[in-house]
Amino acid sequence: MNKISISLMCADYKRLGEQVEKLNDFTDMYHFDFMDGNYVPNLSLNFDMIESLNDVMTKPVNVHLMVVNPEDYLDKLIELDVDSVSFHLDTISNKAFRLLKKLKENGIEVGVVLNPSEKADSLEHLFNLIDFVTVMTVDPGFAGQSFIPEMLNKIKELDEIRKEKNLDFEIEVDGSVNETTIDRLYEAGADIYILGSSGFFSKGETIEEAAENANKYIPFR
Ligand code: S6P
Ligand code: MG
Repeated sequence: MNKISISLMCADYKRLGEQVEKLNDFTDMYHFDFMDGNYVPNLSLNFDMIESLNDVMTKPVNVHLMVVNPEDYLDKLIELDVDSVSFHLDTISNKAFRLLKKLKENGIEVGVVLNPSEKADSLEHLFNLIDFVTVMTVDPGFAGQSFIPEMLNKIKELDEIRKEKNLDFEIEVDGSVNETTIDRLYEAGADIYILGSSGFFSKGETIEEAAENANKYIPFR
């Protein structure tokens, strides 16, 4: 099923709760970018924000860990009862099975994120365990970057792999998903579309207006 996930890193922080109340009607999921200032040179959302918004959000919460030591975050994410966690492949190479199984045992879905330089087949050993793969269509770390068109082939390859192997992991795309890129991503086989500044928050003065304009270009809405 195709889904929209709103990147709250791109929301207006002074009106976060109010915006989320309205986003509940539009989005299928919430995307929380966590950064440690080390894996990427930026900081973004955090545990306290999820805790404050947990009562307001009526849709599943996904956390995208752009951090050097993802294992340090898991106990708190389990306590916060998030729905899914996305790990960067290069941060879990020596502990992937341990970390992914810990979350699965706690009822949390798991995904692996591929940076632009990482290939689809580098996930071969994990395909049976993961619920989704996130293809970064920009370098991780910042909103507002340019789409990398070479990533379309990676999405197609992942789609072919899952058909060939009869697997059911979902393919998510993160980075510059908007009216100029979404049709190509959709044709390539993506399922979950993370909308941030270019695809949602710049589309209107209010959440209602942005939602109305975004719905006009999303091919499955
Ligand atoms: C980037 C982060 C993304 C951004 C999203 C922003 O490191 O993982 O989730 O929040 O890409 O959207 P846009 O339209 O500004 O690229
Ligand atoms: Mg992200």
